[in-house]
Amino acid sequence: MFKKILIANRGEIALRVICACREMGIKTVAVFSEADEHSLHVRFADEAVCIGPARSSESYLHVPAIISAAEITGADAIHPGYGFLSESAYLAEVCEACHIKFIGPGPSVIRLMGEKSRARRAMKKAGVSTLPGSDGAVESEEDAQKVALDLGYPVIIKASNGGGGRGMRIVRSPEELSQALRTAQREAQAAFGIGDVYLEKYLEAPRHIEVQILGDEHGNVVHLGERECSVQRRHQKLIEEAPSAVISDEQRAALGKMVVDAAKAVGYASAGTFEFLMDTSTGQLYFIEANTRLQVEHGVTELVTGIDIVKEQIRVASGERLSFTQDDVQMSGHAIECRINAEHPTTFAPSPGRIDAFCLPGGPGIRVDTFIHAEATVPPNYDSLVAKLMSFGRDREEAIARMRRALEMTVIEGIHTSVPMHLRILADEDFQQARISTAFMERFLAPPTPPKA
Ligand code: MV4
Repeated sequence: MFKKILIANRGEIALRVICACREMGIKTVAVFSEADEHSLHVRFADEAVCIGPARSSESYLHVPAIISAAEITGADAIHPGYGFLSESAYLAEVCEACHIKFIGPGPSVIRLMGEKSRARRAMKKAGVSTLPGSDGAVESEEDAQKVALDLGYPVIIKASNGGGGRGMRIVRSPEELSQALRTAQREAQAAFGIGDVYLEKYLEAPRHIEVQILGDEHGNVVHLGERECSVQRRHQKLIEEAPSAVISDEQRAALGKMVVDAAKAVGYASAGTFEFLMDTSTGQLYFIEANTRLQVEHGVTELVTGIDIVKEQIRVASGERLSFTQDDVQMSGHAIECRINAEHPTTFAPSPGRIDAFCLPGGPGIRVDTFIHAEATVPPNYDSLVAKLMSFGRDREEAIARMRRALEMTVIEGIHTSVPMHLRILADEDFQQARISTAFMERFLAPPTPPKA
């Protein structure tokens, strides 16, 4: 097992990784930017190294600074958390060259999944149901016109090297395609350095459902069921839950097996997530992309399975076998996560600053992962997630009730947060009935239609 892990991240996820290391008797090294000198991850790690100024590109994204910090402190592994360098095949390669273990899958798997059109093709070949679309990147406009006609409109153009919604374009008729294709290619080139794009049949208002897996370096892979993450705004998830209210036990077993077989086919050894869209008119699920990192919302899966995903991820990275088999995975109850962001609850404007009054909820069925505390300052330089409030109950109704009372008992003053927005969502009839899709927030935020005269 590792003796010392460097955590190449900040905020709540750096603390989450420190929790796992402490429970495993592993020493920790925090890295921090000048904006995070007084942050809790610095205080709770065994050692801490300043790696640069507030700007991410000069600190949390700066590979030479992170590798130097690992070498100086004698860390034998790097945990990248999520965001920042977590899906950098380059960092994974540099780690290999430096004999530091990157806690994630190997660089070739990271690279495969980072190229969405290649990942799609590989998953299709491994027996995963994918959306009808182009076979890899589109070669020319003629090629695109042919594929789109074949699929039937609407279609969606996606950047091969994009992901998370960046560089997507919906096309509703053949006349729009040529222009949309050129714009998408130009934007992909500018944003990702590679102009490749691919086509898929466009689904209106699908549900976003993803499957958590864990694999070890001995060829064992298990799935931990699904999470539903349909409640999002501008590709930022706001609420996640496990299990999905619309997946039966039979569907879960079949979906899980499909993902496990595909992960084995590509030699997947770490924690990972396979994202699917559900066509709500048929209930069919289609693979769209795979994430090779620990995800923000991993906690809801931990609550319904009782498995510590981060400890398991560290265990398998050190070469050990998974500590359990698929048969040992028992799911029970229901978990919900609300992402508490430092932003205005209705305008969504960022709201960094100093927190004064502060009180976190507890009690039955509540978990909070956060890095904030009374008198902490939320810097303006990073994403606005300040806390993840999770609830667990015997069923969805109890999980919602616990979440509502926990939100009511959350005190964060001095900055605006999304707590009031979450309270309104949880009071919504459609949300309570699990009538959710990726279009939920648009409907929720739309001004009410005036009553007829
Ligand atoms: C789609 C889609 C509809 N049809 N692909 C957005 C994020 C990226 N991971 C994939 N996304 C979508 N891909 C096809 N063929 C609709 C979305 C989408 C979406 C997906 C998941 C969660 C929220 C979303 C919000 C808008 C659009």
